[in-house]
Amino acid sequence: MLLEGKRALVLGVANRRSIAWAIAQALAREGAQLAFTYQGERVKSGVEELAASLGGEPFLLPCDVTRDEEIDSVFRAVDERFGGLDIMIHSLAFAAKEDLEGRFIDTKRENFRMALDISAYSLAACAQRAEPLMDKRGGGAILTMTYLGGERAVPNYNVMGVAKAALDASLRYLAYELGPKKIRVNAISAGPIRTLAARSIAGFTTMESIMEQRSPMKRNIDASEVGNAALFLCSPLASGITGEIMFVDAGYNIVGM
Ligand code: 0WD
Repeated sequence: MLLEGKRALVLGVANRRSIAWAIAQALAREGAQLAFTYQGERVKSGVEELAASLGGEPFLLPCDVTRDEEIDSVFRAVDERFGGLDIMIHSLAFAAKEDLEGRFIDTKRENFRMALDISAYSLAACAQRAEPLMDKRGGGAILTMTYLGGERAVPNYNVMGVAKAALDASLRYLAYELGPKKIRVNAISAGPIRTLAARSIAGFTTMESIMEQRSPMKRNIDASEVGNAALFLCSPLASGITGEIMFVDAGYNIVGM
């Protein structure tokens, strides 16, 4: 198995539709041992049930990435249980619903700060704590989730696009700094997938139908395809790849019209 003996931390499972869950299943299938974080009691039992379905005693930790002390205790607990860390999946983002419709120009300062804090800064905050744990294991792989709206203007994506641009730049700086320690940092840029977070974006169904009409493969993608690509990027098969954004979007990003 590709990930035999590897320990992974997965941040961002909210329910069974979450991209993080599809990634977790792919990692588990190849032998990785998993720890999960959940945001708030609201989703705890759902995440617990999903984690338990992989077999064994679920290892779950609460984590709101806006709180440094919660991030600290997650990595402390992971280190105690796993004795280091090989893989970290960062699959979370947040923007106020009112900012995922209308005009970007109307974004309020506080909403901008919150979107960038949760969706971009959190990657650096978690990587900072993952570094010593991965160093202990002689290297590691960090993966985050991004979207084309960080590179192009996508209607309604607005402040989240700006946050993704910051996330994309962050992953390159992190890849540069962590490279000497054999810690690789990559992202997957996924096409639209119907999740809890996606449903907040105005006109999401239009995004799906445009993908179907215009992507080279004339279809949408599903979360398991992201899971498989994530498995590749976090496995030894991708040992020479870092600082990269890999599109899993049925080719949509290459099309000019
Ligand atoms: O089409 C899509 N679904 C795409 C998603 C296309 C391309 C990229 N992505 C990205 C998202 O931007 C995000 O970075 O994939 C990542 C995962 O998103 P998802 O799987 O689509 O959405 P969801 O299942 O809702 O998971 C995101 C979770 C949150 O869920 P809700 O919907 O309850 O906000 O991010 C977590 C939370 O569980 N989250 C937080 N976790 C810790 N601390 C926080 C926070 N402050 N805020 C949100």
